[in-house]
Order: sequence, then C-alpha cells, then structure tokens
Amino acid sequence: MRTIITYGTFDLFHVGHVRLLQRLFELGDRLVVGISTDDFNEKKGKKSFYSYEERAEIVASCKYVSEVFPEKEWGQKRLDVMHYSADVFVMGDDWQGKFDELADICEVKYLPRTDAISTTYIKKSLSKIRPPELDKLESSLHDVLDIVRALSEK
Ligand code: C2G
Repeated sequence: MRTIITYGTFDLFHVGHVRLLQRLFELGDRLVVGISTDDFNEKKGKKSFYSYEERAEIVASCKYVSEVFPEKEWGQKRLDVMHYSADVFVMGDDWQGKFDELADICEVKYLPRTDAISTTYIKKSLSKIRPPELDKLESSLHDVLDIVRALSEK
C-alpha cells in the first residue's frame, strides 16, 4: 500500500485544500494528513477561525483522506513518516525545498498551489462585507453632521 503524507492548518477549508488533497489521493492508496493543533498554529504565527477539533473533523470528512492526526511541532515529521510507513511526503510549492531533509526516508514532492484562493484571502474578503444597517447608520450620521454644520453657520 502506497501511503502519502501531508500537513497543514486547513482553516476555512476551501478548493485550494480540496484540489491539493485530490492530487495527493491520486498519487497513492492512502492519504494521511497532519492537522496543525491550535498551539502549533500559534508557533506558526497563525490564528485559525476553526479549532483543531473542527478542522480535523472537516478534513477527515473529505473523501480523499484516510486519516488525520495532530501536528504539534515542526520536528515530528520524520517519526510520522516512519509511523505511517509513508512513501511520499507532499506539500504545496509555497513550501518548496523546506522539507527536503526527509528525502532519505521517503520521496519528497511539492505540488503547485491553487491560485487565487487562500484562507487569508477569504478572511480579508469577508472583513470587507458591511451589514446594510451600518451603511444606514453611516448616512444618518452624515445627515446629523450636515445639520450641525448648518446650525453652527447661523
Ligand atoms: N494550498 C494549496 N493551494 C492553496 C492554499 C493552500 O495547494 N490555494 C496547500 C498548501 O500549499 C499546503 C496545504 O494546502 O500544502 C495546507 O495549507 P495551509 O492550511 O495554509 O497549511 P500551512 O499553514 O502551510 O501548514 O508543517 C507544515 C505546515 O503545517 C503547513
């Protein structure tokens, strides 16, 4: 059985994640995924919207994934590769070269990321959405300011 292993935060699960996992699934017979814990995310300087438990449940529900496990620290990969007898370690190419030291125990591959989608992009796009009430409040505040200005000029 050819086992593929990868790691990630997988917050706000999106098509970039799905298309990576789909490509990994096609490389072998079993895909196991290390999900960054909330504590490890802090070390990576990331704050995810979903908790580790939620992110693990979401990725585990993906049809391409056989098993998920916690990624607690940078240095656990070598033991994980041996524990799962992983044949191929794969990451998106934003990590190009970062994990080549594993090449003595498994094949190491980096696949092109999916363009125009990322968790950061989703968060930024959502943060720009203004509830209509806010727009009404803003225009009425401008009206009040216009009245105040008009009164102060008399
Ligand atoms: N990814 C992708 N295309 C995107 C976004 C992400 O192919 N548009 C890939 C990344 O390259 C990575 C995986 O999806 O291989 C998970 O991405 P993140 O959740 O951002 O994971 P990251 O924070 O990169 O954590 O020890 C490794 C780290 O845990 C990786």
